[in-house]
Amino acid sequence: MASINKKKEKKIFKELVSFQQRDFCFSSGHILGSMCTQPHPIAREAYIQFLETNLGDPELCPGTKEIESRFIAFISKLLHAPKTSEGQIVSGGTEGNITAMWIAKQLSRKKEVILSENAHFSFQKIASLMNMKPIELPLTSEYIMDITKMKKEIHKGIAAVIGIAGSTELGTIDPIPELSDICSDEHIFLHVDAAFGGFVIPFLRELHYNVPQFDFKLKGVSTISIDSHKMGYSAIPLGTLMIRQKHWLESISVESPYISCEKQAGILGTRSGAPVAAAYAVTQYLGFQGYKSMVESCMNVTNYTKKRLEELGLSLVIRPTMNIVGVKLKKPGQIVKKLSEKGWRVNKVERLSCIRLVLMSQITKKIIDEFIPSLKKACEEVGEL
Ligand code: 0PR
Repeated sequence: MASINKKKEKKIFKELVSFQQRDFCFSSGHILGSMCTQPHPIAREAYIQFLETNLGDPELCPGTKEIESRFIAFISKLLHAPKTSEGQIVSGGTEGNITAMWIAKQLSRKKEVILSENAHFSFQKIASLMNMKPIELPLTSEYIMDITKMKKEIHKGIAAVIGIAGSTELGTIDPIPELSDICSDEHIFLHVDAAFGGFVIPFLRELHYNVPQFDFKLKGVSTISIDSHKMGYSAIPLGTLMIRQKHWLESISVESPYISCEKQAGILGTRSGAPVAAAYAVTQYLGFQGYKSMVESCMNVTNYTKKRLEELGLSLVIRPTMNIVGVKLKKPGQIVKKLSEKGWRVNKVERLSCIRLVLMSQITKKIIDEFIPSLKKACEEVGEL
């Protein structure tokens, strides 16, 4: 064990903290544009405890491997995954989407992917990285995939269809049941990107919100990506790609002769067990009931935000499907700049001429009450109100 020179340690931490103080932090309540949160306290503790583990060499850490299996079992249950399924731990939505497209390409030996304008930009990386060709469809007036247009694009060269369950910009959900029927009839791989919505939609359904089915109950769904570092309330980096058939993993496996397992699937080699332990700890602490309560309170704040915005005379791009609100503005870029000067971190979506608010669990009605006057002032300053 390396001994610590206390004087040096103090100096280094003084420097680190001086940099950290420049960062925005979730606890301030002023970050309204991020899909991440301050991790649950339980996650923080578990993360530190598992810092030295490497799930890339599972024989060295059979205990952590077991945690990973139990965590995947939780996700399987949440998404109604069949017994034939398997989960692949990934670093987040981007790696989940890459891994899904890698499987689709390997299984089909085809290259074209149907998606719509609301797909996350990670699919552009995928197209470039894997030499795949995206067919991007314009959205319906509800900001979801247009099924009629989608059907017209189906042909022999299609490797996969992407359905978004909780879009990055507006939180909308593509018509996954219809996509599932079509893909199942046509034998096309259907990947559902639920990086954000995976920890929201199951609970919205329980809370009687009118949202479509999106998970493995639909027979055409091949893979689903779901992130713990978004609405899973855990630490970065952690997502899961749930795969309907475990044996599909063979298509993205290579022999790994000099480590403890014969084959390794997926993109990463060495990978930390810390975010897995953290995410598992949070699922155990909150359980389905805890997540449901969290989603319920996020939606209460979302509905309150909608009301306050409308009182201000602003309109929303669309009635929020989940805890994401798009506020229509003529000059979103200028408003974001003004809000930033007032200490608020909000994102603009130029394409939709709006700003996007993500009402994560740390955002309370009291914070919204502080935000609304700042937004009003910003709007007045740029002549929007
Ligand atoms: N799929 C969807 C639907 C997403 O919204 C995102 C990320 C991804 C995939 C990719 O996930 P990773 O970034 O985990 O690889 N959406 C957020 C966004 O682009 C990511 C984010 C999160 C950005 C927090 C900023 C931030 O502060 O807005």
